[in-house]
Parts: sequence; structure tokens; C-alpha cells
Amino acid sequence: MTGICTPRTVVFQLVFVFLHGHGSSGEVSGWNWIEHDSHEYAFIESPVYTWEVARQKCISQGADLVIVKTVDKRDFIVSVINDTNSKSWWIGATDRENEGQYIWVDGSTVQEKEFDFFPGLDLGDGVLNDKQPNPLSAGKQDCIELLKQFYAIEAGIPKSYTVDRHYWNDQDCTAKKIGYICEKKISNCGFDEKDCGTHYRSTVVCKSPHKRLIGNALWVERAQSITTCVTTCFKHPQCKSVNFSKSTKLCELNSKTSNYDGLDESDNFSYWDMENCDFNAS
Ligand SMILES: [Ca+2]
Ligand SMILES: [Ca+2]
Repeated sequence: MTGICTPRTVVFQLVFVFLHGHGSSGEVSGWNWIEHDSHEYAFIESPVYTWEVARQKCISQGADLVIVKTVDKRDFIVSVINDTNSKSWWIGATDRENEGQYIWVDGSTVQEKEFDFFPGLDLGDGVLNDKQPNPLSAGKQDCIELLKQFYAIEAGIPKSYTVDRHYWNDQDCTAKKIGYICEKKISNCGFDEKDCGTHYRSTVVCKSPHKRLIGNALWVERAQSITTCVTTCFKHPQCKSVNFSKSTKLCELNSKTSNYDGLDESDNFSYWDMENCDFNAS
């Protein structure tokens, strides 16, 4: 294990357009990823989307809406969005399948201990105003946003309050909200950083130079380039890694991946791993 490869070192990921950080409006634009604890986060304030479309925007970047299971992560996210103008942000939880049963976008159930619903605004009379969730208060509220602005009824009139930090609110999934937060895992492929990743489809393929995995070849053919070799591997359901020789153009499709210590030295070959890159293979 010699280096950590972040997606930003991957050539094809450098196409991210960093439009600008904070513009004159104070809104964050473009895919500006912030690193925290082996993940990267993008906080997109505009344009506005429904929960589902916001989620698809994240997926288009190899990410998904953020999952918040720990206090550490919650504190990190809340501290970032506290410095923005946006008062609400989509995150990756919904109960649209079964009312009251919240599911994260990775399919896991939201545990009660993970809930961070707004506890209600107490103006001193012991009444908890705008306590969340309130699924029936205004249509169907099935998607979770982080919200900083809640309401209290004063003398019969609802008044808006900005509270101490963002909390969960169940919201109408079709509402076009102010922002959304995407998250993706940082690739740690186990090779030297310079050999860490070449991006093929949505998979990062890791290269170990001058190495070869022996004894697991499914198929051997000639390929003009490593791209052709890797593409052939992707088409073969059992292919997990390849050995490729630039000089002889031999492309060996392997049925296994190596643990990285188990590779043989080879002057002619390089070893390319389709799986052990911590990225979801397509
Ligand atoms: Ca609901
Ligand atoms: Ca609500």
C-alpha cells in the first residue's frame, strides 16, 4: 500500500468544471468537491431540482445524495452549509415507498438513532412549533431536506424563524428545493498514485506496472492497446483483471484479482485490476 489515489488524480475526472466558488450572489456553482474522511462532497445551491432529479445529478457525477449516519458527518455537513445562503438542502433519505419507513439511497434503513428531525421551536410557552416530521401537514412529505427555517404561530399568524442549525424536515419530494448535497467515496487503489487510475466507463481501473498475475487466465488475445484489452475484459462476465504487454500486445483476461502482494514481477507486463479500486464497477 503505497499511496492514496483520489478521484481528482484520475485524468478523466479532471473534466470537472470549476466554474467558481462563491459568486457575488453567495451561491456555490459547479462541481467543487470537498474532502472529508475518505469521502468527497459537493454542495450544489443552484439550479434547483426535485429530490429525484437532484439525485440523478449526483449519480451523473459518480456520486449519490449524501447519507448521514454519524454525528461527525452531520457536524461536518452542517458546518459547511451554515456558511451558505441556502436554507434547505436535499439529502439521500426518503419514506416514499412506505410511509414512516425511511430508507437511505444505498438501500439501508434509516435507524432511529440517525434521525435528526427538527425537535420543534419552543418560544417559551412549552409548545413545540413545527416539530418534524409532519408528513400530513401539507400534502405528502416523503423526502428529507436539511432545513434551517421553521415556523411558529404567533397571535394566529405563522412567523418564520431561522434556527441554530440545519435539521431534518420531511418535504414534498416534488418541491424544487434550494440545494442538494452529493457524496462519493474516494478511491484508494493500493498502487502508487501515478498508476492509480484510468477511468473506463464508471470504473477506475488500477495499474500495477511490471507485474503479472499468473495462473488465472480465462482467455488470451492480442489487443492493440490497454483500452481494447480492458474493454474486452468488461464484456466478459468472469473477467476481474488483465495482464497486458505493451510490447507484444498480449492481453490476458484473468478470472481473479490479485491481492496486491501476490503479483509476479514481469518486465513485459503490467497488471490492471477492475475491482480493487473501491469504486463501484458498472
Ligand atoms: Ca412521509
Ligand atoms: Ca415536514
